[in-house]
Amino acid sequence: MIRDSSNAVRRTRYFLPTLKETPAEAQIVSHRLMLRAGMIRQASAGIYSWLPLGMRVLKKIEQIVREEQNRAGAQELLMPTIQSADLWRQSGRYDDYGKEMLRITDRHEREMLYGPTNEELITQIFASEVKSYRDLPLNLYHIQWKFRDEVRPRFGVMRGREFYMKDAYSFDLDAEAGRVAYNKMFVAYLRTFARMGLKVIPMRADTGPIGGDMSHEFLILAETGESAVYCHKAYLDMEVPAEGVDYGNHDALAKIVAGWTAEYAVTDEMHDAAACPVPADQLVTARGIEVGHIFFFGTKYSEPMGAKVTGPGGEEVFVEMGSYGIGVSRLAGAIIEACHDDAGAIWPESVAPFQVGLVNLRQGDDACDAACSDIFATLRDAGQEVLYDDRDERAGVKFADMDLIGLPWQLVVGPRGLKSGVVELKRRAGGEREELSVESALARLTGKRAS
Ligand code: 5CA
Repeated sequence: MIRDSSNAVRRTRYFLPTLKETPAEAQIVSHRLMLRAGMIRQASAGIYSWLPLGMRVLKKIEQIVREEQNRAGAQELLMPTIQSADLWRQSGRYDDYGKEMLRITDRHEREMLYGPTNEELITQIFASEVKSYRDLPLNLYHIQWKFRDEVRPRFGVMRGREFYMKDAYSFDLDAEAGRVAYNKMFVAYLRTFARMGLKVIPMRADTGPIGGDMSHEFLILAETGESAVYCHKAYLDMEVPAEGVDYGNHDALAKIVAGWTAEYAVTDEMHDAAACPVPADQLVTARGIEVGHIFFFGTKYSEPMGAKVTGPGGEEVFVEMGSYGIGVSRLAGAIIEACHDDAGAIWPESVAPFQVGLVNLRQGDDACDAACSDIFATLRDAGQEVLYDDRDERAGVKFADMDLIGLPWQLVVGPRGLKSGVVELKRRAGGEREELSVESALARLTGKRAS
């Protein structure tokens, strides 16, 4: 096995500029913590650089999204960030998109733009390559940077101008098959967000500039959410489809979606207190963050852009389409909004930048240094992701930084404990601490039994 040496790092050699002070410009906790934990830095308004720790989280989120898209039968490709204005004139959206679109002119005076989404480009790719109904259904996705010149970029990566998005596009012969494609993505979304430790609520939504007649937003509950949420409390403990969910069983998928859409769940745009069918004692009123949005819009793009196939009877049919977005970079902030305490982030294991933070309480002490080096090497060789704080700093500084960064496990090695052969293992989430022998602690972290 080739080991990835970026998975086991020493803090003295790692670019992790944490901040003690709270940055004045950050209004919400995830923005504050991402700056303080050295995950991101602002490049210009609504545009961020992702530093090594932040990038690890971003890549973990991206990978979960990818695995669940692939499982649902979508295929990954990669389209460019820069698109031609002509393409957007064909759909009529070049003018509709207004000032949110960043328009660019190249040296030949050709009008270009930084893509805010990709319905046009993917439809063009489809239209030039796919000619027969036999090639359907088809769902293509990519994970790529987008740009929307938001009037008020704010809250760090939660509402950026440049942001990282997964966008998938489905192509089907008729509306019924399009509904199946929609259900597949719906189910994949339930699984995707659950894997990140999030409780998500799908809500009937407006379609906005994407258009279409069926749409759901996926929101996670968090006090700082931009949308007000009204939903039946049943959503708080609905069952998420298991890993083995059969995407080939269309009836089973329809049943899952029916269950998850049976109860009342809307944002403020669609809520009408007078007409709300849920009794007050069963209605959850909260705030939420939109982490995904899916749309079914039929032939809205296929018609103007000529995306048609030959049907089984030889007739030409405009394909039925849907599009399905996930805010990958927004999720890094949204997960912090959902999982943190006063001391810092509390990463779910699935998206944590490292699983273990190794804290040497007395750098320079021979016994501590030797024990830590051994533990570090063992964890590294077992393929564990570990950040070893080997700085010559006070214990208090190291503890505060570890809590701020929020790795799931902290392994604390000090001179007193070592004398009696023990180290301390702390779980960041609950704060429980346990004194264990080095062997037992390592066994716990690597999932092996202590000998
Ligand atoms: N074409 C469709 C689906 S692919 C689309 O663009 N949908 S969207 O506008 O709803 O965006 C998809 C997701 O991207 C949103 O649910 C949200 O999580 C994320 N997103 C949208 N705008 C921003 C932004 N300014 N900053 C960060 N994330 C954003």
